[in-house]
Amino acid sequence: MTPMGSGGEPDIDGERLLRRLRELSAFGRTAEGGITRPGFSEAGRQADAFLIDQARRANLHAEVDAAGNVLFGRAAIDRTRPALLLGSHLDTVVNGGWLDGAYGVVSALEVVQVLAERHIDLDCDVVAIAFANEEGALFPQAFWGSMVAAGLLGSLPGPPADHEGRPLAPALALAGGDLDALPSAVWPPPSVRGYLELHIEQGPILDAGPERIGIVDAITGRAVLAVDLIGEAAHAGTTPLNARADALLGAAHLVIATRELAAQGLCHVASVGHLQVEPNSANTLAGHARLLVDLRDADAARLTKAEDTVRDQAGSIAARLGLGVRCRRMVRSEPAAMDAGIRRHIAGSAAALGLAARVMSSGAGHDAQIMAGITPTGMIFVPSIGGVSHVPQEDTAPADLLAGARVLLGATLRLLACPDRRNGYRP
Ligand code: HGY
Ligand code: MN
Ligand code: MN
Repeated sequence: MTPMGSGGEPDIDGERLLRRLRELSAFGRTAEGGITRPGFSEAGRQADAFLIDQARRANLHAEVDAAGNVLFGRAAIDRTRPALLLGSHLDTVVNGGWLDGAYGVVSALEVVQVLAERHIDLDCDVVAIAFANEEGALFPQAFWGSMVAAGLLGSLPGPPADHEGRPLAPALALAGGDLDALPSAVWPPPSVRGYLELHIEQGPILDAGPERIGIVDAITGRAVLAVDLIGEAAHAGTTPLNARADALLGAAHLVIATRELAAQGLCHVASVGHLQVEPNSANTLAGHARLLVDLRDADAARLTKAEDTVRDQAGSIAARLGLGVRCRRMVRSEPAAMDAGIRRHIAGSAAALGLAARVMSSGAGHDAQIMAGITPTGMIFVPSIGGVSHVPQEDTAPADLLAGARVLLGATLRLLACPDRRNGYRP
């Protein structure tokens, strides 16, 4: 392999990277200036089509796998060949920001393109991936695309459907996927030499310090429970307090109990950000409430304990208020350590660019924690201005966006040149 190719040190095209990011942010743009681009939505398909077109114009290959993941490479994807994977996601939360996920995908494509343009000779394919439905904003199966890629087909919550109960299969087909062919989207672990993900930090740490680059050592675990409370819809004016089965009242108790779980130190953070109420009418008691309870902890056993506690509390609140209850796990991603050898190569890449870096852990979830189950994995962070994310104000200074992409390119070249990669990237 000739990692340098011809014409000196390879570099990203910063203007191209920022232009693509800006253009991508038009898909799903909201009146508030945010992005609503859930996985398997029309805006999601437009974003996929935009990047596929960009790649093909650059004489790169782009294809959609059965899970709806978009893959970019120099040639048709061959999962029997060794490959280094770079990626993130293009889907967003409701009214989220323009960089969460998109930054990592556009940067991964940039790296693949630079390697191709510079005719850098590779003995290992480099594939950029836009993983489908990382957020789970519409179809609540978060990490969908990376779970399929990592072969976790048996762990996908099923049957996959959106919040209204509409099945995933037709939406997936519109995106170019095929629910019946998911095994074809699995990457055989022996082919995968590693996975790298570049992402905005989404928190306040880098923004507050001198370092421009974060080297992730570990990613928190996450569990999401869908809790259905079933009461009885009834007239708000005539139904006596002692004759009510008010599902929304039960939901209110569970929201507070969830926060208490974290406040009492049982898990790192615990939140309810999603509530559906039926019939959602001012003068009718709620007959049904659905909450999504989001739990995070760096320790898998504590996360499991927190899940059990939420189930117990939902049960006792329901019993007290005369409600039915059903709890279903929608997401479970394990805490994941990043590969020590890859971390060293990221650090080397940052140092060679004269960028100060710090080691830090991630409180947000990422496809990287799924991929870490099958291959050595590393993550690079850049600062989020004000530490905010999942809101329209999410932003990062252009210089930091370019710096992160350069670190990704440098780390990729270092991994490609690393003689140890068949046995992992030794520190
Ligand atoms: O929710 C998360 O941690 C991530 O943004 N998917
Ligand atoms: Mn996110
Ligand atoms: Mn993300």
